[in-house]
Amino acid sequence: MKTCSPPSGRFHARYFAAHWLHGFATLILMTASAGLSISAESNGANSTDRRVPNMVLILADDLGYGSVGCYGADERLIQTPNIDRLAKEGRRFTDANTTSSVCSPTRYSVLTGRYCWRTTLTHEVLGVFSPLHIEPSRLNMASLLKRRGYRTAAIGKWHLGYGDAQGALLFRTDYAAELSPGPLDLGFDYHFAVPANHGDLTGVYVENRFVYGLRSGNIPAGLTLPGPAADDSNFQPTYTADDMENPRAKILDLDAPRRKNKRVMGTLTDKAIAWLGQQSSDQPFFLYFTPVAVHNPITPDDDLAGRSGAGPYGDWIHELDRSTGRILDALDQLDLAQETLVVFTSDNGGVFRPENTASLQTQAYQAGLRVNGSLRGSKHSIWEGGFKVPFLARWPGKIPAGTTCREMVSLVDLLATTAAIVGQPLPAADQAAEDGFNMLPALLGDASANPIRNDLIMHSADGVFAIRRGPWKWIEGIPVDAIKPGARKSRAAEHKAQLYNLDNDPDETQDVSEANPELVLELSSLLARYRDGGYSRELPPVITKAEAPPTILPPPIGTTVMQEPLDALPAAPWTAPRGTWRAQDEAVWGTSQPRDQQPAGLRGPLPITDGTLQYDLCFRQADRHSLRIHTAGNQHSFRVVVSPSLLEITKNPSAGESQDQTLPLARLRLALKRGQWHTLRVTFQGPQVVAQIAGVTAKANHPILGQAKEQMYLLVFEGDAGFRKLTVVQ
Ligand SMILES: [Ca+2]
Repeated sequence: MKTCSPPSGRFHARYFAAHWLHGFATLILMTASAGLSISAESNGANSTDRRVPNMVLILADDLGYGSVGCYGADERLIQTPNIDRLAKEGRRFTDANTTSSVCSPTRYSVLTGRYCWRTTLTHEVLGVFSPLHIEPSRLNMASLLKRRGYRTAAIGKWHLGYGDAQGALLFRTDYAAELSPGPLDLGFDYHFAVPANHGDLTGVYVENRFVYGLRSGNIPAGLTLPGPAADDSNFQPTYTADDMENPRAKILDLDAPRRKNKRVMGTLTDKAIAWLGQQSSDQPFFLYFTPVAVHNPITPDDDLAGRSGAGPYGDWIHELDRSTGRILDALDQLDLAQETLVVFTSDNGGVFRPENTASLQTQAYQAGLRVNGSLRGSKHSIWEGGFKVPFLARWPGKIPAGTTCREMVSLVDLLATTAAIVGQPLPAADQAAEDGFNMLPALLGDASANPIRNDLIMHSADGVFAIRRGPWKWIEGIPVDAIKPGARKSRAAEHKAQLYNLDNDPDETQDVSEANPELVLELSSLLARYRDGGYSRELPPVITKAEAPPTILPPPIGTTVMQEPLDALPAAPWTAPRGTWRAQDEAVWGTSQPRDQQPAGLRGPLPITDGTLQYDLCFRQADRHSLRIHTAGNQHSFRVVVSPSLLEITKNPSAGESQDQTLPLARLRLALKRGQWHTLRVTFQGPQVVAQIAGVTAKANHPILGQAKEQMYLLVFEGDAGFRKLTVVQ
């Protein structure tokens, strides 16, 4: 049984219930008796209520459970006096959890009170070019607080996408144009951001709806976008491969001021403090401040280099601490600290792979820093090290100072908690904040209200689910089909069902599922019920899911010009120039090793201009299949790429063009089961190509698509895939 330590404050409300709807009336009672004046009546749109607190949410990036002083980091290695100050002046949570062990999904949950796996993002994170992932119509922290009269800002790393998806097409976000919809459409008044990650391939900041200081691009006539002074030393003239987390990525070509990595934390903090300084005392504010530290690349500022005893990673933690201290100092100097709730936490656990001896986290580990404390696992994983994070809350006079709370809470609870703080009833559980509980009683130290939540769902980068209830944690162990072979291998231990008792075994060493079959059944049923029911802050009804009927395409129309059953290795003019090809089970299978530079390839003729090419495709381990088609004379080619999660049509560079002339034409999400056959149909008509598979249709237009075709390549990347029943009609 988890309990909160007794509060040292002066709050004695005994009427809280775990559920917000039930707890709302008692909140009024409690706050009235405590001398607070949260008004239940003033819930009209745009009403300004100065009696509610300002809110500053500091969401660090990849900060592990053991990486700050007040969570046990050795002070000989690192010192975090400013973050520790929040523990002294506020409340420290020992069982606060992120919803995901990676960035974007947790950030979605923080703002919306909803598990991100309920959206289209079912594993990993959003890309740099992903559209805005939060629907503008969805209730979120900013829209709720703006409605209550708050001024609102999102400053720091964003990583929740910009722009719209233009229907189902996942076209790349155009950073040289207006980035709408974006945070300003979610309820934020001001936005200044690193678009995705520290070291991302954009190399720029975004301010409000455009790249900061963009000098040329698709800018409306008459609009000038402000940027830094030409001699601002926080910026640099160029952004190079050395600045990027992934040096092989292609830097986005933008005519705009370039970030200087060592100054990103300083610049973001400057912007946050400047914004705080612009706030008036008669209007409450909400600052969503999201430092890039301590995500890779590790780039502490020059004056911090070498100051920690844990190498550059320790210095980088110092940089996060300094930034936090500057925010707290600014609140002091503006005389706002007393009326401001400050929450400090992290979006997922720390990066920790001791086998990667070159990493700076490993160097810090070798110096003695336990990045995630004693917890198993790290960022990306389904183990506790991926989810359990520092969580500190300070609200002078309201939150009991210097206390510790062992209550199990989640970052998905912040929206419901915010609603409680400002006295805003939440819509029904299936409408908004689907998975969030009001944790205000735990913040205020009201022990009578626990548990805040009975259970908790977590989700790994591979899409593996786990559910906690009481001392138990059950890991379902099923990754999504689309994960890469490398992840399938390196995280194989997470890809099986297992049960742990975290009270006895917080480091997840003993799988006790065999001894507790009834418990496993109970937890797996509960997980399925929450997952299928669409929400978890109430128990949803049991949903019986009907199996979706397979999508059957009508026969292609036209005259058959080619029939290749592919039940044996096809004869000339077919060739197999690369990889291993073999016939099995009335199909042909191509294999390439994950380390191969080249895919396995099978080459055949394609003697049509307009017409239809169709075959069955089955993924085993392969990462993706590419159908590459060359036009007559071999001057041009294009490809239809199918992976278990994506369908793409792309024009390849033509003869004489450089590799960066690759032109994406269409990109859609797919959900293909591995081990099953799916029919891929590609129809050519004039300059249009239509690719269909598993009920998803991608269309692309380009003049070269209308040219006479000559050859096709069936390519298999990183693993094995099968092909059968190939037909061409015209
Ligand atoms: Ca992160």
